[in-house]
Amino acid sequence: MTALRAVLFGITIVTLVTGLATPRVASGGSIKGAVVLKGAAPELRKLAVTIDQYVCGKEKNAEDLLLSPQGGIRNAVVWLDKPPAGMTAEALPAVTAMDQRECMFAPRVVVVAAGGRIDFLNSDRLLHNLHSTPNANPPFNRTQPKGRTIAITFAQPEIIRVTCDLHSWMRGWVVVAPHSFYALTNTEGQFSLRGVPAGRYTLRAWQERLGTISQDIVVGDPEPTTVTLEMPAR
Ligand SMILES: [Cu+2]
Repeated sequence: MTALRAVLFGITIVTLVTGLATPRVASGGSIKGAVVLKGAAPELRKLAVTIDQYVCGKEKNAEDLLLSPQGGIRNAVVWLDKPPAGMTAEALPAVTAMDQRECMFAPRVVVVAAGGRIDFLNSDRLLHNLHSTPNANPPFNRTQPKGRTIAITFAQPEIIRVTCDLHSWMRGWVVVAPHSFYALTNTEGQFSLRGVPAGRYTLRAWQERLGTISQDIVVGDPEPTTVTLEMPAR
């Protein structure tokens, strides 16, 4: 085999393998963005701890609005309002864990595909409970000693608040996603959505304290489309 033929053969194999490995994932453009606070950052609040201080500490930082120095919002969820027909982004994990550490849910916000499962953990050497009254999914109210894993499957898309009756400040959020074009912002408020074909879309962003906003965008191909989503302070 000549060197040229060997190269062409190699390219053919790579093309075939690449094509076969990702048959249902959309190619095309991507969205890179950030969710930022519009307006003055509210003062950091402290939450008093009145029980179980030997594990929980004396006070907690309120984590219902976590901002980077540049105003980026952590733990916001961003998604395409209507996913492109017949397309799938990188799959969301089918199983995700949410722990309870020093009397806080960690991570505080998780995204799971509809039909997926959350393994709720308790790393604290005390008793917690998991309490939630969703709208579309079954309610749960489960006692959780240290080390017990409680696995819950969420069939219906919705945003669900989870609390602990023993520690009133504890808040966790489960976002059950109807499709895979969902992203969670990092500590800088940044997110990315890949495999979005060129076109017009509506992006939505949700944050537990600030609510939901929408923004129309045009995605190009192949350059990433950059977007800044501003959530008004309240
Ligand atoms: Cu608790």
